[in-house]
Amino acid sequence: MAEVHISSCPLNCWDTCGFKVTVDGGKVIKVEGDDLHPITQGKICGRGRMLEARTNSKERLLYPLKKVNGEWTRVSWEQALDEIAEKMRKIKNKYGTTAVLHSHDYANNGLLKNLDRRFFNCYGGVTELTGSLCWGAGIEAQTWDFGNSYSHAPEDIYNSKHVIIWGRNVARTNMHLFGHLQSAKKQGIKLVVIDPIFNQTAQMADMYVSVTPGMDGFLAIGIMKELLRLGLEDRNFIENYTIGFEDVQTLLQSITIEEIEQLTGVERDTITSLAFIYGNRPTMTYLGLGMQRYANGGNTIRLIDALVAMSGNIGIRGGGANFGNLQVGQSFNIAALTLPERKTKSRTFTMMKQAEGILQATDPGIKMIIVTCGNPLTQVPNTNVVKRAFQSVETVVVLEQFMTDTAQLADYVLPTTTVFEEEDIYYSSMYHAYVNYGPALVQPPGEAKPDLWIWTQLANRLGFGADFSFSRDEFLQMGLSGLEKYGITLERLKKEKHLLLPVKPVPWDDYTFQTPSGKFEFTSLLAKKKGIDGQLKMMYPAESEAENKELAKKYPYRLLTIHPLRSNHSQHYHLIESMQSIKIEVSRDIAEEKGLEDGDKAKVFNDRGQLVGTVKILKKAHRKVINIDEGQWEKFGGSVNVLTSDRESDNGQGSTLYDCLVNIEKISE
Ligand SMILES: Nc1nc2c(c(=O)[nH]1)N[C@H]1C(S)=C(S)[C@@H](COP(=O)(O)OP(=O)(O)OC[C@H]3O[C@@H](n4cnc5c(=O)[nH]c(N)nc54)[C@H](O)[C@@H]3O)O[C@H]1N2
Ligand SMILES: Nc1nc2c(c(=O)[nH]1)N[C@H]1C(S)=C(S)[C@@H](COP(=O)(O)OP(=O)(O)OC[C@H]3O[C@@H](n4cnc5c(=O)[nH]c(N)nc54)[C@H](O)[C@@H]3O)O[C@H]1N2
Ligand code: SF4
Ligand SMILES: [Mo]
Repeated sequence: MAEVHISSCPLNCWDTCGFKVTVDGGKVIKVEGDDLHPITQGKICGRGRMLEARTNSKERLLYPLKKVNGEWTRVSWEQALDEIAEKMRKIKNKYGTTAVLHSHDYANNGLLKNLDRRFFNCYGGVTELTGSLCWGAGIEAQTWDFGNSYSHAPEDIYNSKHVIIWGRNVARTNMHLFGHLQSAKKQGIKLVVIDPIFNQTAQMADMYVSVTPGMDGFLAIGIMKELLRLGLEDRNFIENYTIGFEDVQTLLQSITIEEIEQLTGVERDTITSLAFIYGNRPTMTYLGLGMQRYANGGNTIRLIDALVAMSGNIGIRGGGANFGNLQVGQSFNIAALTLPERKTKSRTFTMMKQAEGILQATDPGIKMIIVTCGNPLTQVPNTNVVKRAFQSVETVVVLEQFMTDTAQLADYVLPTTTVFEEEDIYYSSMYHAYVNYGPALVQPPGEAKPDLWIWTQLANRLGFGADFSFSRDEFLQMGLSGLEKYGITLERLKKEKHLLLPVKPVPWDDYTFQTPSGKFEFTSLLAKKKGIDGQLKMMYPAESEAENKELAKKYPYRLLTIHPLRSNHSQHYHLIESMQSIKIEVSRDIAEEKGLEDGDKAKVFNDRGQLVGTVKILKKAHRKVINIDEGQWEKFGGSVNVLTSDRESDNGQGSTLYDCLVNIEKISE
């Protein structure tokens, strides 16, 4: 008899959908949207639906594996855990705990996935990664400006007159916002899309603005200049609730609109129209993450924040500079789960420079890497160096569901469960504020075990088993502690399946900001405290004509590496045959310059690496743009990160994944 259960999507995504999962004969047979989920309303994307295929895949890792003389050998859990624990004990005694590196990302939004940090803290503190491949620069930027990164509730969109989608690939990455955009349009709300690629969201916009990649900050400067010229700024907000406006004025005076037209590729009339739109409040801005993956990414987000603030669109219904929504994650008691106070030693590498960190570490060098919820060989920039780094380490342990490129390089691979095989609760600090319950619905295949079971087993062997002698419910309650006063309990969550967290639907509506001055800071005091000049600037991408003429001559095209439609990063490629090759999307202008046609084989290259794939000409895109979707596996052509740089963004230890110059040549067959 088939049964239907309510669950949640665990994937790292804006939407955190509610699921309706059909289980029959101990197997998940179908994943659909939960009609009763306030955000999902019955709709989910293919990535979510395919979690059924991921769970039932014949390629699942079923047993612990150990590499012996270059060959994978099945070993028992006893042996794998004993050997790993023994190595960890020896490393601790001989080199200290920071000789172990914990390499991770956020592939699973489960609250209990934070317990990996509890394990490493109780072990004594390992080398940890700081910063973020994903959104580091923008989060830091908003922290400087507002004191935090908060978004408006999804339904607040209907209070706006105009919605600006600025560098977010909504149709592909944030499907429920896309649904709202469609409805908002029907209600007469005007939609603007600013993006170098004319994507599916752009197709339904009232106004599409193509911008030179990495130059959005200049566009914001142009709009601010026009706002002031037209007298459309919000004087009351500027005078009473901000600091540093005089610095902005000085900045705006130092560049002409003509120069801005040149730099951004956006015409003056368009800039003026955008000024009118921002001045005609409320205007809601959704910022994407692609735009801040540049060396000037933090400054770009700050300039857009400044525009939103100057035009009086902060703290009002239907407004906002919506980037992250950290108030969601901040609702939970993460410290109770991770026990940071148990750490006695610490060392950090940045996410971006983990490979360099591994290769250069001394006192102690890195003796072991443990990877959880991440696939650095595919997802971290400059793959060739990442590979060299991981290969240089004596013992690499990867907790995985599949034999990924990272797992291939490991010495031990430990098979883990999927979302339907373990109980957890799920949330994302990106968009809406619901937390979803996800029960264990089926038995894991083979000997796959939850990450938490693995930490517990290792902790027992390493002498801190007491820190893990709690049930899943107890751990979940720890993470929820503090929320009881809002009526949010595990019991209720189990019963009701999703609950709204106590967050502000219209952040900053009291005009009290979390900055040192309590005001919106055009010039950041927090940055100054960190020894950084907190003023807004004119900054260019690192790999650009302006910053590196020589490089721009050798590699004249801008490579974007956006998120794939049907895969969440690297997680679905192996399950979808039509995705298992490299597609090189090029602008028409590049196709003409290089004599390329649809279906041609071509090579994209720079000093870091090269990638071969099949050309597809983009209908409409900035003339210098090439795109190769991220996440591809080595066996299907390889990760685009062989081309990207491990340079860090201007703040927040963010990535510069889209700040990448390349050239392209046709390959004759
Ligand atoms: N289908 C799918 N959805 C996903 C994911 C996935 O892997 N697949 N991943 C999830 C995760 S972890 C994240 S972080 C989010 C990311 O969500 P998004 O921010 O929407 O995704 P990105 O692919 O980074 O790129 C967004 C857009 O930025 C544009 N862009 C690039 N450079 C610039 C620029 O300089 N200026 C402007 N204005 N635009 C620019 C790109 O053309 C693209 O349209 O998506 C989430 N959702
Ligand atoms: N060139 C380029 N590179 C990028 C990006 C880009 O736009 N362009 N985007 C960046 C962004 S925004 C992000 S967020 C990162 C994402 O980078 P990652 O999080 O590393 O990428 P994923 O492919 O989502 O997942 C990594 C692995 O985690 C495993 N996994 C899933 N659930 C679990 C679990 O419960 N336990 C364990 N142990 N493992 C699990 C999956 O099987 C998968 O192999 O990539 C970044 N890299
Ligand atoms: S990947 Fe995102 S949009 Fe798709 S089902 Fe999961 S949460 Fe929803
Ligand atoms: Mo991300």
